[in-house]
Amino acid sequence: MATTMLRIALQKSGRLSEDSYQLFKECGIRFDYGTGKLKSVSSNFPAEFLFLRDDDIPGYVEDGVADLGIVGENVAVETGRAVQTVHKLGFSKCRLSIAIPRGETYNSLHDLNGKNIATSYPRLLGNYLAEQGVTAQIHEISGSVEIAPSIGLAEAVCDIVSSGSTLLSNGLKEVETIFRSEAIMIASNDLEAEKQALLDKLLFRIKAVQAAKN
Ligand code: PRT
Ligand code: ZN
Repeated sequence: MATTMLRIALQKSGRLSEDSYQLFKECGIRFDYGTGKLKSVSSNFPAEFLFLRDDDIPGYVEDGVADLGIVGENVAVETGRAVQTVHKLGFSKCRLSIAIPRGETYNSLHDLNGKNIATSYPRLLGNYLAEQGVTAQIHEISGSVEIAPSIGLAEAVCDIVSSGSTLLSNGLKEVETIFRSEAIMIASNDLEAEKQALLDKLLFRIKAVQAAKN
């Protein structure tokens, strides 16, 4: 009989990758990565790792192709997939903020009524504006959102901010933070009992690693 294995989806290469790999290392779970491989089986824990684009991870977990995944909360919420958050991981912290050209005056969110806002996060932004009773045009673009105002595509942007230096170098100022994010572990909504037991074991180790750091 084949042994049960957890399939865990991690970002192949990007801002989440190193800390994700490090987390498993600190939990004593060994696997190879970084050799261009798309998957890797752990040599000492019943887990198989898949290396993917972060945006694809919630969908793979919803479909049950992967049992678990690590993504930013921003991506988990924006993709709107039916998955559960099982643990917050404390790394890759950032915020999703609205920014406008530095020279513009800003009093409140209502200044954005009737304006064009460029973003890669139409769902998060749309929900926020609706909650706040603001009507703006959302222009979904997939990258280089910060240049939208200077090329006349939009009067404002809504993008991920960490240090703030990207906004600064594009002549923009942050005026509203609409969402705070960090890396989270997501899981399929219907894990079979044996996989749930492995997840519990994994979470026990992760919590021990986190407790040792605090
Ligand atoms: O290739 P793949 O699709 O897997 O990766 P990606 O390029 O879509 O994502 P990646 O690796 O850039 O980010 C992965 C996750 O890291 C994001 O979903 C966030 O949860 C988190 N994170 C943390 C960030 C940042 N910090 C961040 N600074 N994601 C993006 N940025 C970008 C932001 O878009 C902006 O262009 O960095 C710029 C702003 O940074 P500052 O420091 O100049 O403010
Ligand atoms: Zn991505």
